[in-house]
Amino acid sequence: MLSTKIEKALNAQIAMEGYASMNYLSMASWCDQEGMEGCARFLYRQSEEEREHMMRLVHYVNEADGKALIPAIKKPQMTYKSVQALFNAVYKSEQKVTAAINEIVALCYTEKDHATLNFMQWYVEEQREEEAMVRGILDRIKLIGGGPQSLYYVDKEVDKINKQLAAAEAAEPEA
Ligand code: OFO
Repeated sequence: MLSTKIEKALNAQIAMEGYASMNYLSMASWCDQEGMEGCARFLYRQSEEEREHMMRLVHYVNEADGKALIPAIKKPQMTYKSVQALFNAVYKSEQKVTAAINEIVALCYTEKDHATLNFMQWYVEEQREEEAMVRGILDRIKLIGGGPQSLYYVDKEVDKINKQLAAAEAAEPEA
């Protein structure tokens, strides 16, 4: 049984993950239109992942006898000044999500909700990994600089990450 406070916080997190999914989908679509296929692939994948994060929460809330609320999703930004601006926005979004997850974890302690505390540990680790990955992309963008072929090289670098992620997924044991 979830406390009212925990249920409310988890529903707010459902809305946040849902928005992140649509936001990354919009970013992926922009990259596609700009011919950055590697970045588009990366962001389509991130969008799917965020949807999965939302779904985990939906199932958890319902299984815990709460009521998962499916939110209206506000329209995300459709265009970006540069690929650097886009990945800065991804990083900001991830930091915001991390802060929200940390708030839920803190609330779990005050509400003495050990089941939700356990459940949230997966998100804590996921956020750590995602923030590190996006920081890595921003570092590479900085190294490549703003020369005439920079977009080409940024796209190639991000596509390398796609390949690493696909290889890691393929190596995962079947659930
Ligand atoms: Fe939901 O994983 Fe980041 O935001």
